[in-house]
Amino acid sequence: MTDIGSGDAARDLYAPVKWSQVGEYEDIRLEYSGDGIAKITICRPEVRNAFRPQTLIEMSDALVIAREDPGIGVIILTGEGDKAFCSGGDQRVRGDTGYLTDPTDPRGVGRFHVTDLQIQIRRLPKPVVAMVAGYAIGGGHVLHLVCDLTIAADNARFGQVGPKVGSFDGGYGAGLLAELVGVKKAKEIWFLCRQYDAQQALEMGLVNAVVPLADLERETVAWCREMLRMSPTALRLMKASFNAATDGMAGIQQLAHDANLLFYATEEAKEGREAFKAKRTPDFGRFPRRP
Ligand code: S0N
Repeated sequence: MTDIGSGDAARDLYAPVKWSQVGEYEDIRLEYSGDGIAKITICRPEVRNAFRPQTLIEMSDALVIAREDPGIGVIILTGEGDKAFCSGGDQRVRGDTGYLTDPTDPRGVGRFHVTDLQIQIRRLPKPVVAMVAGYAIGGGHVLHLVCDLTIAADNARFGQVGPKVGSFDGGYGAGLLAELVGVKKAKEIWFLCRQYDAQQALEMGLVNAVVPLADLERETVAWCREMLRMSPTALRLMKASFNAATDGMAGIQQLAHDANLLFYATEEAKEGREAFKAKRTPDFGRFPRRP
C-alpha cells in the first residue's frame, strides 16, 4: 500500500474502478477510468503480448487520444492476462528488413515501429505507468523502461533477450537501463540474457514497487490517483526535466517549448502579440529585466 495515511483521502485512492472502453482496436484496448486515468492493454496473450507493427500503430493512436484528452492525467500501459506484460517484437513477422506489417506481401519492407513509440512515451507530457504482471522481456522490457514508473506484480520477470535471438536495442534499451541499474549490471542483463524476478528488479532500481498479483491494478490505480492530485503542469515539467539531459537537444526543445507555453500567458508575451496585430511598436518598457 502507498504511504498516504488513512481516512477518506486514502480510501478514495483505492475506490473500485469501472473501466469504459474508448474506440475499437484489434490488438489493444483503450479504457478510461472516469476519473483521469487511461489504460492501454496489449491484447495478444497467445504470444505473451508480443507486438507486431499493427499493435504499435494502435498503441500510438491510443496514446495520442489520451494525450489530447484534457480529462486524462495519467496513462497505464499493460498486457492482457497475468502471464506477460509484453514479450517484445513478434518474431513471426520479423523479416530481414525489420518487422513486417504484412508478412505475406513479398514487396513489403519492414522497420522498427517501436522506435517511434518509445520516443512518443518519453515525450508524452503526462506520466505513463507500466503495470507489469508476468514477463517483460526483450522489446517488452524496453517498453517498461521508457515508462515513467513501473509497478510490478510479484510474478513479474524481467530481462533482455537480444543477443540470444539475434538482435539488440542499443538506444533506450541500453542507455536507460544503465541509468537505472548502473553500467555493469546493464551489461550483465544484456550480455547474459538472464531473467530477474520482481524482488531482484526492485532491489536494482528497475521498478518502483512490487505487489501481490491480485492487488496489481488496485495499487497501480492508487499511484495514478495520487499523481492526479498533483499539479499537472509541475508533473509535465518534471517529466521533461528528467529527460532533458539524456535527450540532448530534443530534451531542451521540450523544456523550452513548455517554457514558451507558459510565457504565452504573461502580459509581456501578450504585448508582443497585440502590438503585431495592431501594427504598432511593442512597448516592453514596463516589464522588469529580472535579475
Ligand atoms: C516471454 C517468454 C520468456 C515466455 O515464456 P513461456 O511462458 O514459457 O511461454 P512460451 O511457450 O515461450 O510462449 C507462449 C507462446 O507465445 C509465443 N511467443 C512468445 N514470445 C513471442 C514473441 N516475441 N514473438 C512471437 N511469439 C512469441 C511462443 O512462441 C508460444 O507460442 P506457441 O504456443 O504457439 O508455441 C518466452 O516466450 C520468450 O522468450 N519469448 C521470446 C522473446 C523474444 O525473443 N522477444 C523478441 C526480442 N526482440 C524484440 O523485442 C525486438 C525489439 C525491437 O523491435 C527493437 C527495437 C529497437 C532496436 C532493436 C530491436 C531489436 O530487434 O531488438
